[in-house]
Amino acid sequence: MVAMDSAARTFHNLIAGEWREPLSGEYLENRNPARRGELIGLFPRSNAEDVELAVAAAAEAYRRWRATPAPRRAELLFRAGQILIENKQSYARDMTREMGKVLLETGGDVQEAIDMLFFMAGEGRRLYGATTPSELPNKACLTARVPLGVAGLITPWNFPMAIPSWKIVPALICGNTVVLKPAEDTPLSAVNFVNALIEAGVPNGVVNLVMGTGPECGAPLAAHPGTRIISFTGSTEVGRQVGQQAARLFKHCNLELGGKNAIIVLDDADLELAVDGALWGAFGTSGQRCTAASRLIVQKGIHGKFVERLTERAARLKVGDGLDPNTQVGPLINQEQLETVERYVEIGRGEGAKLRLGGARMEEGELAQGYFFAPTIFTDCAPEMRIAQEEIFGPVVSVLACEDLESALEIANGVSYGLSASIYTRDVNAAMRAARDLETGIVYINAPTIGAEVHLPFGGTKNTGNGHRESGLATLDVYSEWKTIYVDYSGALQRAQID
Ligand code: UN1
Repeated sequence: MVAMDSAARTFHNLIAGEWREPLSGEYLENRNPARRGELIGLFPRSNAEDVELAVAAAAEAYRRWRATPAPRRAELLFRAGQILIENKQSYARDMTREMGKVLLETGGDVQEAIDMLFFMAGEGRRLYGATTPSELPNKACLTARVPLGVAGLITPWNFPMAIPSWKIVPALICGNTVVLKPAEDTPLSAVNFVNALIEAGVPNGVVNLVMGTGPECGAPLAAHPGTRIISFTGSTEVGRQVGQQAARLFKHCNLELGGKNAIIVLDDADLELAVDGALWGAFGTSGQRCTAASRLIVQKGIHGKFVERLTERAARLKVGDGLDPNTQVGPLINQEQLETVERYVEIGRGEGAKLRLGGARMEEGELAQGYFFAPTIFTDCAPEMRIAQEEIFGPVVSVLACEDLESALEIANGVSYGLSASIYTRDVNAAMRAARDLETGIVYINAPTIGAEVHLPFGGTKNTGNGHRESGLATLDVYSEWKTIYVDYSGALQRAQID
C-alpha cells in the first residue's frame, strides 16, 4: 500500500493550455472505492483564485474560437472521438478504479462521450437557423445560433466522462469556451477527456480544467460574472443555489438534479423481462444514477411472483471490484454515500417497510476494503414513506403494490421529481396512456428507466431541473442564443408594421 502511495502521480489544472499547480499548493487524494488502500493520484485542491485564472483564459480564447468556423471546430471533435475510441479500454479501467462501477459500464460511459463527440461534430455542418419571408419587399430575414462566451461546467462523479462530454461538446460546437470543474471523486476521467481534446488540437484556453471541491472551486465558478453559461448536474439542494445565483446575473443555466424514478409492472407484463429491467434499473451502477429505478410499482395480480423472482435474482448478483469481469455490482463512491444508504435503510425499517433482501454493508474478505453495500429490496412500501419519496442514490429499491394503471400512475407521479419512468405491459393502450400521463422528461416502454441515448433530449420535470435539456439538439438552446438578422436591400427606408 505504501509503495503504491509513493508511486501515485500528481495531476494539475489545465489553464490556458498549461498544466498548472493549484495556487493553494494543496492536493486531494483520489482513492479506489473498491480498495481504499489504493491511491490513484493527487489532484489539485483549487480555489477561487484558480477559477479566476481559468475564466480569464477562457474569455481570452473565446475571441478566436467564436470566429473559427463551426465545421473546423467539428473536425477537432471528430478527432477527439477517434482518440477516445483508441483509448477506450484504458479510460474505462481508470474510471472503474476511481469510481467503482463495473468495466462494462465504464466502457459504456466512455462510449457515451464518443457518441456525443460524433453527434455534435455532425452539428458543426448544421447548426441550422431559419430563413423566413419578410412582410416588406426586398428584405431578407434570417436567424443564427450564436455562442455566449465562457461556460462554467460542474459535473458529478457517477458519469465521470459522459456527463462532462454532454456539456463540453455542445458548448464547443456552438463556439463557447469552457471551464470544467469535475467532481473531486472522479478527476482522472475528466483529465483523460480533456487530454483527448487537447491532443485533438483544441486551442489553448478553449478548454480549461480546475479541480477541487464544490464549495471551494465549484461555487466560485458558478458565481463568477465572467461565466455566461452555467451547467450543473448534482443535488436539487445545490442546484437551487446555483440557479438562484445564475438568475441574478441573467446567465443561461442548465440544471440536472435528482430523480425518484419508477418502473410500473402491470399484470400482463412479461415477468422475466420486467425482472431483468428492474435489476438493471435498480442495481446497475449500484443505483448511483439519477435515472436509477428506485421504485417498483407492481400490480397486485403479478406482485407476489414478481417480488419472489426479483429477490431470488438480486440475491445472486455478484458484488465486488468492478475490474473483476464477474462482478455485476461495484462499490458505492465513498464513505458518505455508504452512510446515507445505511441511514435510509434504517428509515425504511422505522417506517414499517419490509426488508426482503440486503440492508447492510458487505464486509466479507476483500469486500472489507471498499464501500460495498448489498442489493437491498424493501416491500410493503407506502407511497408517502421517505424511502419511496427521497433520492437514495444507492442499491436500494422500494416495491409498492398498486390496484390498476390509474393508481400506478398516481403513485408514480406522486413525488417531487420527474426525470425518468417506465412501464412493463403488453397492452398498447395502457402503454400509450402511461407515456402520455407520466410526469417525467423521459418515459420507457418495456425497458428500464436507464439507457438514454445522446441524440435525444435528457432531463426532467419538477424538482429534477429548470426545464432545460441536455443531449439531443435541445441542448443547443443552453449553449447558444438566437440572433435575428434583417437585411433590407430595397435601398429605401421601409417601416415594419407601417409601410
Ligand atoms: C445520470 O444518471 O446522471 O440513461 C445520467 C442513463 C445514462 C445517463 C445517466 N445514459 O442512465
